[in-house]
Amino acid sequence: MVKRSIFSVTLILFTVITCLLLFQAPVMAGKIKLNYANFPPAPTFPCVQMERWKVEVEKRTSGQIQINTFPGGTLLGAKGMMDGVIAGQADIGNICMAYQPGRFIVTNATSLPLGITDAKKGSLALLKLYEKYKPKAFKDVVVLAMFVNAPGNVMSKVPVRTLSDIKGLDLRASGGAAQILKAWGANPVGMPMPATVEALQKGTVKGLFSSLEVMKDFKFAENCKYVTMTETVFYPFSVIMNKAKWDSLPKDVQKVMMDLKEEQSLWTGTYMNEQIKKSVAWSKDVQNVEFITLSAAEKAKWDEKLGFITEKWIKGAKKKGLPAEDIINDIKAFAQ
Ligand code: DTR
Repeated sequence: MVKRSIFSVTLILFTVITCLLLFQAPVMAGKIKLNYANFPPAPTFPCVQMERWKVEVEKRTSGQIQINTFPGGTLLGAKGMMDGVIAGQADIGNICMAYQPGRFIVTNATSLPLGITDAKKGSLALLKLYEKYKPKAFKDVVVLAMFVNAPGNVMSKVPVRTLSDIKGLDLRASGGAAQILKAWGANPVGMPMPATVEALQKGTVKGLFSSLEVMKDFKFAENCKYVTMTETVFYPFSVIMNKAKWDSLPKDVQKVMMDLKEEQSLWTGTYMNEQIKKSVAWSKDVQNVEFITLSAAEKAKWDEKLGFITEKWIKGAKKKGLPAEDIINDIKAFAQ
């Protein structure tokens, strides 16, 4: 009797364990690990969007995919990101296109002074631009998302109230933003965002030109006690994947990622807009930063200096056989 019941308990246990193992097996066997590289520190917006994407993909593929994230340039740095992903050093990477101005001519047109001031609209315009023109620069990768930061403003250790205040001032910027600083008479110093922390501390630069969430995320408000509102120029970003790795993924996983592309791009634009509000409030209330608004007459002088930049881009792009005017008109229309 006792023997028989021990036997039945063992049998039940065996059956339950076997069922559990069988049930788990497809998920375990199908577990695909992907490495995702990012260049700035974890608390900044490119990495926040990376963590959000990771969570969504893992959830929507029911654990079939595992994304290992590498913030802070621990796997690939800002400048080596694109080629690193193409070479397979990382499966996925986040690039800031402005750091390689000549490489991403079409998509970098979003960093011309076109008067777009909303990161969500800018992100959608960038993604639509990419989808329409499918620029050659991306032929060796698969695009998983595209977004922009918020428009640039001057953050500085000294007040900048007029064009004469900015003349000769060493300010950090990259790509299209550097051209704009130059047009205003500043001395643009090129470097990726993470290098700016040390440059500001050492005094190599007197400030920077970028979106205002960095005042809080990088604590630049501790050094830069002045912000001049210019609301000009975005930096375009893209999340890209190694092509061979993409081809090796199951079709249902690819679908999850493609379905997420526009959603993720818009999510990031919205997050960016929200972060700007928080950063401005913190800079004013906790860090006593002065926000300088240019008078209409002064602003007109600043804007006037930028007129030639888009013209110059159009000429250059036309020479390369690109439909330059259409690209500019499309960016403006897509941002509506
Ligand atoms: N404005 C670009 C891009 C940028 C804006 N915020 C961040 C945060 C982390 C990395 C890059 C960026 C720039 O100035 O580099």
